[in-house]
Amino acid sequence: MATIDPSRFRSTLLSIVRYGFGRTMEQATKVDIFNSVCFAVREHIIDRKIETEKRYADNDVKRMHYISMEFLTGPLLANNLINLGIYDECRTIVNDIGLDFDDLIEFEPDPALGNGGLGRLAACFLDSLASMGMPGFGYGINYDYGLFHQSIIGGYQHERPDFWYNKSSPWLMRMSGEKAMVPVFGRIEDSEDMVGEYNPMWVEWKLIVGRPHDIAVVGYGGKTVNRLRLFSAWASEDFDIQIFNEGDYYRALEDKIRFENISKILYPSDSRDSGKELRLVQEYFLVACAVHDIVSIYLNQHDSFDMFHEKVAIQLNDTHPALTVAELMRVLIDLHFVEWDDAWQITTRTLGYTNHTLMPEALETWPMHIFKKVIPRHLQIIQEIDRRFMSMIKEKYPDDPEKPRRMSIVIDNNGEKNIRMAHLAIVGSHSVNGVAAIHSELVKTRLVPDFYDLWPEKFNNKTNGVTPRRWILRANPLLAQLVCDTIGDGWILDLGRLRELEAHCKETAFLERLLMIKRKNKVRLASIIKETTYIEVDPESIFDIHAKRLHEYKRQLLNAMNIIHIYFQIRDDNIIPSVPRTFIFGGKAAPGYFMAKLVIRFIHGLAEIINKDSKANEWLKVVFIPDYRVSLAEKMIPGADVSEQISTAGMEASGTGNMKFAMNGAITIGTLDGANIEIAGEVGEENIYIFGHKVDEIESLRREHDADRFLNSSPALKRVMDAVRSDIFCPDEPGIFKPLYDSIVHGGDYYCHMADFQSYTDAHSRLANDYMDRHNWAVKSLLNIARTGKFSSDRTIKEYAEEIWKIKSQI
Ligand code: GP0
Repeated sequence: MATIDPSRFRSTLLSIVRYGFGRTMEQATKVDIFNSVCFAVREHIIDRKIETEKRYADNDVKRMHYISMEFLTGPLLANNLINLGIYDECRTIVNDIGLDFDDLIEFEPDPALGNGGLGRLAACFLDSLASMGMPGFGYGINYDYGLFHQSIIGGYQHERPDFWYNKSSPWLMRMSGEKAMVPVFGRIEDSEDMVGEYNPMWVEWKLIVGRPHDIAVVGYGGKTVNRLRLFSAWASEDFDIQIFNEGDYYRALEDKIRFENISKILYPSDSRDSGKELRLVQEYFLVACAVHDIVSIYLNQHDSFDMFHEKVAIQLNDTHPALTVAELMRVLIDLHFVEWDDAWQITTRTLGYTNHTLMPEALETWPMHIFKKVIPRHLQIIQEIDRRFMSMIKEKYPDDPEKPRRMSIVIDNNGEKNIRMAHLAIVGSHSVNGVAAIHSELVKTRLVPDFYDLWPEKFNNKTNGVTPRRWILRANPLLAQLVCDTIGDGWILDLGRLRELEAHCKETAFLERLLMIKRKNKVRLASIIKETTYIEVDPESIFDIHAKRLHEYKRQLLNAMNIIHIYFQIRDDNIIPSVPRTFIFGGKAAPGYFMAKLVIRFIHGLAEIINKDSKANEWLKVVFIPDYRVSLAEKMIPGADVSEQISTAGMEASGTGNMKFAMNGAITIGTLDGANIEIAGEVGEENIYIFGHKVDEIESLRREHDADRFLNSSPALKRVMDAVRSDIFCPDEPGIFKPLYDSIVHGGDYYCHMADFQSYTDAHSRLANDYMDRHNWAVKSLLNIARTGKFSSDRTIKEYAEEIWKIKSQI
């Protein structure tokens, strides 16, 4: 592990403050100081980055490139210091200078270049790759505006822009001289023939310039530093000159602005297809920049494409970068004169595709006319891929005339032609994976059974994971210390070793220490709750946390229904609960998602009434912490006693929050969905609360849905639903919650709130009873920590590396 020379660090810091920011220490603002500390730390990182790159080049290693529209890194200073092994040293030095280190750490804004699970997974993967010394790199977009900030006004979500560009992150290094030129728009002069040979017919295109900005990815132990490369879009100067010379100054400026908008904002929808032209341009821009970069790195060391798939692997994070299929073909064919068949071999051997959802509304399809306008040459290539694919299908299944229609990339929807991005990604890749065992099965059997039938060998599972460096070491230093004191520090790079903790599950002193740590983390969380919501919560109560994006399928509303049920038991049935409970929520709703936003308003309605009701508020509190983000998750997760993972079975691909909570000792209440199933398998059924209908039951439930039958057979449910419809929780805004009631009672209850209500409330009462036995609860908590080592992203990445990418550790 590295060390730092205190006097050198100190003088570097002072000179950055002075010569970098033009201030003396006394004059310097907190921003100056923060940036300077980061710059001083960067020195250590860059030396290793250069060394790592040399090691890779000298060994001519195979590299993996992870293309993703989102990377949700979270704050980087603390993690970089931890991974470099200089956290404590640096803390001492900075404090000795008279600065407040802990305060600086908390000061760092979150780079919010992602929406949720998918973007955070990408960030965990980069940490694991670097920590295991593997040549794996990220490609993404350097959005000026990250995911919006959420504030709550009168119970409603309001969105404020996150102008992260303005914060000029000290971690972003603009790499001059390595720009990518990306052609876009224009038209095909003659589209009748010529596909498959050198084809110069794409004319009148314009050029976007992609400027790379690198964020160093420091591996644990500090040996390997990889990079995440983010591109910003600019208008090409050369091109402008042409229009300027034509004298049309304003049109030239408009074009410039239009192009620079491409990397302006992150689309704030999780699991929903926006269908906007600008989004397609963004996807294409990312793919074109990445392919340009990947091909140039390869060509630095090779002069033909013969070895390409042996030196390069590319992973597509969902279909957002599926255009890589067409772009790699275009670059090989049009720019490097590779024959179609060879180009196709190279492309499919290089690409792998990860599916993250089965939900129809998230599956990208693009109207063909947008393709034609934005990337006419790619459309031409995709049509040719489809033509060849279709003739193969017709030959293979002569007796099934429906196959071509079900499997084609281009589909005709009553006259309007659409491109199915998932089909493009599957046809163009040698590997297709889901993100949890059940999800990967459903991909094969429900999402694309025809493709599975055709290419069973392409399909595989890679259960998600999360990095223990951020989610234990950084987020829960007290727990990390206990673990290190007990079994040493081998677990940090080999999380399976947490099993060694099981040996201590009968030691009262050990369990006491575990409970004390949980309590401290709850106290820390309680003070954040106080600061952000002015609500006082009792750390002795059960902290029951539901934190994730707001979505109907994630069923925050089911949680709310149970809260109402408990509330009425106290208020009207005079049933005193066994233990006080605090229900804590966090999460953002997509700005255009009406129902999700209404659920936020509903939770606030509950909080408003319940927290003020003196008969109930000793036993029950409800809080919604605004602006859920990585840095807040780092404080919420370690403070949880109970983790809510209650999606409708079959709908949550995997979940990754579920893993973070469990490895921090929270007990899960969850459905048999996504990775919950595997968590249950690891921790054992006594250490998790499973409830609700299973995947195979959901379809018939929906078919036979009968709201009255549910309501008439359960007075408790009826009472809750009547309350949802009434104005109890919105006395000043009558009627606003009617849509929630209607979607459940009159709308077919697609997400099965009513069908799962009874088993959910039952599971909650069992859990509350069990919580009273503190010793037993501590054992459950310990076993959750000890048995969730499988969910390290190191394990996930090893599987990808061995089975898909064929890359190796270089340390
Ligand atoms: C899936 F399709 N996910 C999508 C999407 O557009 N955005 C997104 O974040 C999530 C899944 O919902 C997940 O189940 C999964 O674990 C994650 O992708 C990473 O695979 C929620 O955590």
